[in-house]
Amino acid sequence: GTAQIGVTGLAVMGRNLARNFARNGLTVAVHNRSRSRTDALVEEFGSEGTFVPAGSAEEFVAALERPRRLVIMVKAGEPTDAVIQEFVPLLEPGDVIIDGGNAHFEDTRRRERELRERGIHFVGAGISGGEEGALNGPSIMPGGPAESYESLGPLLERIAAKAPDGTPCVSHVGPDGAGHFVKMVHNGIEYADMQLIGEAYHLLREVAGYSPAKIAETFRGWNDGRLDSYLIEITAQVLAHTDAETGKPFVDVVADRAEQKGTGRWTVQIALDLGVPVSGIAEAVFARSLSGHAELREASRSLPGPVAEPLDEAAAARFADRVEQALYASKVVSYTQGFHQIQAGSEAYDWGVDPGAVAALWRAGCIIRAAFLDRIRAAYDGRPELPSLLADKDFAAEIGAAQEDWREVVATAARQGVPAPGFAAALAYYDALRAPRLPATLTQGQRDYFGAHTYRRTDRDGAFHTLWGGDRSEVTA
Ligand code: NBP
Repeated sequence: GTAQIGVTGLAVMGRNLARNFARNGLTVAVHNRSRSRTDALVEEFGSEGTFVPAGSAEEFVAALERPRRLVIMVKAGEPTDAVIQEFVPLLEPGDVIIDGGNAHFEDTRRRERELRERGIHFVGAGISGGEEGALNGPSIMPGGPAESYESLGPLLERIAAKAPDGTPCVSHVGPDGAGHFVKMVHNGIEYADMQLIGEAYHLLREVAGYSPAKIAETFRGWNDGRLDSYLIEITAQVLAHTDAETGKPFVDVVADRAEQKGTGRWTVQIALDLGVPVSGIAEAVFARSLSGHAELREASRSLPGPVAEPLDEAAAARFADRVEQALYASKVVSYTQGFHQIQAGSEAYDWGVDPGAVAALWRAGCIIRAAFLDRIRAAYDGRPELPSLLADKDFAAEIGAAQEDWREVVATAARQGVPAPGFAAALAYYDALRAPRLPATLTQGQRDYFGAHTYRRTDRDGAFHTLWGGDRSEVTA
């Protein structure tokens, strides 16, 4: 075969990824379960580069140069296993299968283990950036055996997004499921970012009394500062958009029920298993599900709330500035939590993930791309053992400067009855980490009382139990 890479699964993501490879000068074998997608790709975009269309799995494999590198871009879950089963008998030791779908990292671990026994390199690669990214440059998070990256890396570097400094947004994340794990946390952080932006919008609307157009302008202003990011940029565009049919702001005609495909939920489920507090991501997932409970919301509409206190123009502008501070501080917290999860996953599965390198991967191509990620990278580059992003002195100083406004925004939201679970959870996390003493002391007392679960003391080593039902003397457990 002559094709340097193959793509099987030519729905929107696979088709665009194949075109991206071809546009970058690679010969690309293309295949899809139903032949029509393969033909349509070659017919519509054949002139963009060199495609080798294959009608069967055998033809596809035969079209690839050795060691074969084939990208699977089909629906995650069973379809991915079905495609692997179909191809494995046709492959040889040393060949590389890349799964670019949104696989659960535990599935990736299993597939990697099974294929390793046959000498086939299985690379679970998180790919972010949606269809536009797939075509023009995604952020790519490949896991799998480090050895596979030697032949694969140079090809991926050609099609990956380029960070502002020109570096391709792809690097080997770690063994087996590391790439899909990091992609999962990326999506969780994306949920949190979107929720925080939504809360900022809601507060500007309800408390400052701003119109969607005015909020769009406010976001455009923020996008010139430290919040500079893809999500803030598109938020301004969505808010500025007018519905053609009614002439109303677009956001006023869209049903307020947020949907989700599940990667945010996965992030939270795995965080619970790892014991990592990702409250910002959890609140974002819960906020989406709450929005979808139409009956519950309908039944609660007449619950009492505070009387709105409208702000005058100057006070509204001051409040908007405060919201920017609250949004930034909460964003720092949600990245702190997300990176904590990456570090915890890396330790639990022995992946050796470099958090600074992950931040670098997200600088371009993906949904959470932002100027801010360069700062995170710098924080970890200076101190790879940094226990938490909040321990970085620059971030700590910025939050210190933001905290008064942040608290004021959370207090105002509570007073005015506007839900801001993301801002509030982020602030609670920050204050809990700062606290010299936490009420966990009381929790331990309660646990010891009802379940003899024992406790530790501040002044001596060992586990202790108080005889709560007896004379309340203390015994060593
Ligand atoms: P879909 O997730 O809609 O999957 C459609 C593709 O899967 C078609 O090529 C279809 O073949 C193939 N397929 C199915 Br379904 N079952 C199959 C089976 N049993 N055997 C062989 N092929 C099968 O495509 P997509 O939206 O392009 O997404 C592809 C992957 O990328 C997914 O894992 C998705 O989660 C991920 N994704 C990522 C992003 C992102 O931003 N990173 C965005 C969107 C999707 P057919 O044509 O014969 O039906």
